[in-house]
Amino acid sequence: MLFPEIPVIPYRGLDDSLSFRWYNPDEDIMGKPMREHCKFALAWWHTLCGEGSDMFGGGTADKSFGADRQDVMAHAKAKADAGFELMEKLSVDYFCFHDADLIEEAPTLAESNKRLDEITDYIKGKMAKSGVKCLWGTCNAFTHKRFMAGAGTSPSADIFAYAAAKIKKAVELTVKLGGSGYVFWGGREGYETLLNTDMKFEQENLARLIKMTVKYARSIGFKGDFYIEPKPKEPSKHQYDVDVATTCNFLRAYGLMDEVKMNVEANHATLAGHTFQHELRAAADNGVFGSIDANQGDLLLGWDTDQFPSDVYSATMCMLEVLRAGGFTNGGLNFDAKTRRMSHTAEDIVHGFITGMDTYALGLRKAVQIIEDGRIDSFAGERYASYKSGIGADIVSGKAGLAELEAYSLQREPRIPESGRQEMLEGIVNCVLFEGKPRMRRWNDVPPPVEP
Ligand code: XLS
Ligand code: NI
Ligand code: NI
Repeated sequence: MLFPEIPVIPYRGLDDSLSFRWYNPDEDIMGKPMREHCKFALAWWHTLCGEGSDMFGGGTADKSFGADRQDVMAHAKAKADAGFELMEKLSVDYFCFHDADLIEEAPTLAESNKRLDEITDYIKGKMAKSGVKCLWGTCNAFTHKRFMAGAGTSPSADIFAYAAAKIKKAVELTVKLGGSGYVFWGGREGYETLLNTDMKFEQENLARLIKMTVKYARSIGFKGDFYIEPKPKEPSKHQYDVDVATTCNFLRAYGLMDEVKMNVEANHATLAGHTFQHELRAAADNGVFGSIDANQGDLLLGWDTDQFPSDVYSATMCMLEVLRAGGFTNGGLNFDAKTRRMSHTAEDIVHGFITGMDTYALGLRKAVQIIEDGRIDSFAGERYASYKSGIGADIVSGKAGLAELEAYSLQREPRIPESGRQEMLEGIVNCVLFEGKPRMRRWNDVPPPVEP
């Protein structure tokens, strides 16, 4: 045991101990246990590799987990031991990984692949014992200097080929570990200046690489989902997959819409100038809602801070979108999140997960209450009632064109639209969030009798 001081984390409701306050994995919510609504995942890179270094200083956390770092395999196994111990103690049922997170790259591709075979044998054994599953795998095609100008969008065909070889292996590992998803995050698939960039050709190449991957993965029996994870900037100034809408346009342009869904990350959404909820809605509306990287940014900072989520409002809006989209199928909530540099102990990791999981559990509970309350959904629905009959129905059915609409409008001055009642709706959300159950009366309702 690597963390004897960390107990199995129970659900205890409001309690000061190391426990969940809102996440009760087997509690039934709308006919499904919470763990199936949430499908929480640990991100190998942040939890087991990231040591808190930044541009101005080295790591503050030690992730050697008692192993001798010179012994690459022993260290990789210690990381896996740590990960499985944490997942089991925290009731986290899934993990996500990049090839490079599992074990340090070797000097050659062949040796790296051998190392990956060995460490995934080990991980597979631990999965069988614990019941922990793989949510998705991916390939790190951005850290090494060979990928400085991109992978699929590199101007060098050799680098494209090398990225393809690495992706092939990452897909094989994902299949080997039974992953239900494979993610493309365009690490450096973007550009710094158009003075040296053929944007169209680079995007065509990116599409080529994705098509090759889909074809190969299906040929070796991958049945899960592919996801692109949009992000607007960082590390490239301009990333091609800016946001969900841009990425859908890319997928449509290259005939990939039926093959690839979205992995929406909260922090990437806000970097793109959207709310997290907007990105989730855009994905669902386009039929490509897939999976989620659950974290949060700092709105005062312009980069991907990858914080453990604590914003219940945003998590509630997220879970509302998830419920409306019918819940997760192959996807889940991956904590693409790291503790702050000053939170450098194992206990801090546990607090990060507890707060993150509780935030989403509470968000789920509140989203259900908002749906059951019904006022938000019915208000939004009724707002469009004028399209149900008359001229509105003719617009929707295509019966009315500009000439008919002109004739109609010459007969009558339109009324101004009904109030959007944003402030009232925000008040309803606050009532559900902070009072547990809705207590609002309409302003002109008869007041309740005063209790003696
Ligand atoms: C980085 C991304 C990355 C992906 C996986 O910003 O979020 O962590 O999730 O490559
Ligand atoms: Ni991510
Ligand atoms: Ni990110």
